[in-house]
Amino acid sequence: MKIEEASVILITIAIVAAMLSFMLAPGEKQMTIGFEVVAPVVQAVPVYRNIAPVATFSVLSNPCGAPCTVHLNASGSYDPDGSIVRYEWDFGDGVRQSANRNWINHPFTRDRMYQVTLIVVDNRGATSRPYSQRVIIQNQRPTACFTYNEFQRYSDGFSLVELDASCSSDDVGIVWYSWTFPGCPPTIPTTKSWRTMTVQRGKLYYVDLTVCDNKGFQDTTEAGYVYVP
Ligand SMILES: [Ca+2]
Ligand SMILES: [Ca+2]
Repeated sequence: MKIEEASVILITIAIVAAMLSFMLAPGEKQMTIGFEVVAPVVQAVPVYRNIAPVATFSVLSNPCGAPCTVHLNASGSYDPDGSIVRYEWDFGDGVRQSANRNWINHPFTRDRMYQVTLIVVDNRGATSRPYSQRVIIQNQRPTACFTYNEFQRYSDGFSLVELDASCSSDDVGIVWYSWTFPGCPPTIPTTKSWRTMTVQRGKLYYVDLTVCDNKGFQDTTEAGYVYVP
């Protein structure tokens, strides 16, 4: 029975008792009916409402082609009234992983678009809404680049020059390098990123470099040259 209902019953009984007492004739045996209505004590009990956490993440080291390990940073996730204790990842490639740190690295093995989803769990067990983002794994074209420096100076006006292609880049890796010198067909592709050439000092040589990545994508420098004064 609720406190309000009990109070109403007690008050009703008190009123009926008062009426009975009033109706008794003088001289008759006095009947005393006493009631003590005690006000119910209502104690305030604080009720805590846990606010759900919010999930978010950013994608670093992307775009890249497979095989590619992507760094996912969830440090922007938060819990307004507590803390995040768990990060539940779904990488969209059939792999799910639970972590207690706010970042993760995941290797993707095929070129395609993946829908990556994160749910975070707070210190009182509440879960966030899922947060999703696309991760596109796609081969990136390599970039051909080279530098040169005079390696040895001869007395007959010629110099030995070292060509260095280590400034070339690719998302996965360059598998061969090929050089084109004036009046010559491209050199046989090699895995070496450097080679030498002999030049006459004061003469301009147009030299280009072609690089190729693991997917067969190529890039060639434009208007490359070597000049030793
Ligand atoms: Ca919370
Ligand atoms: Ca590539």
